[in-house]
Amino acid sequence: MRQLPLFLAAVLVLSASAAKKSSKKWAAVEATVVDQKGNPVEDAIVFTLDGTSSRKAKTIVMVMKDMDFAPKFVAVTVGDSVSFPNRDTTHHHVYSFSKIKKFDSRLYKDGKPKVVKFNKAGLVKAGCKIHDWMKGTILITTSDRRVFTDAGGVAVLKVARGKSVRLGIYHPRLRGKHTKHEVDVALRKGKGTASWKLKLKKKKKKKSTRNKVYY
Ligand SMILES: [Cu+2]
Repeated sequence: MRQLPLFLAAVLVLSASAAKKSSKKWAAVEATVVDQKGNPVEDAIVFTLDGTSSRKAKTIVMVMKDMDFAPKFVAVTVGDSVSFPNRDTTHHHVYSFSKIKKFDSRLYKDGKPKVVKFNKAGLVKAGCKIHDWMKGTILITTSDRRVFTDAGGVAVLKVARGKSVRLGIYHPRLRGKHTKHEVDVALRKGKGTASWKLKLKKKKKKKSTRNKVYY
């Protein structure tokens, strides 16, 4: 029993050095996002353009429900797939003409959903050929290093430690190409800051789909 304190001390020293090692590996970038009026922007997604993912690929679900995609926006990593189960009682036909990934499900209702694997980073817009207003967006990034801004328009992103890091940003209501907003952020002593002023479209009021006939 006398040896226990010594053992504990050894564990503490080991865990402290492990923490030191991991802080040497990572840097934190504080990102601040405002709109054209200077108001904080919530739910902007900030991501690193450097690095790759070594984790197992996942399948993320974007359902088609109540005549729309839910959620309307998902962020995935290169190698991941998105599944589009149809939870409506009508047929849907999910497709995309995006350069990053073109796909076409043909009409389906029940049974096996369309599953699309994404092998390139970028932005993919999906739609339904029957119901024009159905619009889903998939952002594919090279690694899992991405984070959403909070209500104050702030996000802290953990990135690989180095002299600088290249970051991208996206928001579902962003005007123009999101790739125009890529920036190189200098890192010093494991820290960096980035700020964006984005032009956003106005929030849309949700269209009622009740009392309509679909085919
Ligand atoms: Cu549809």
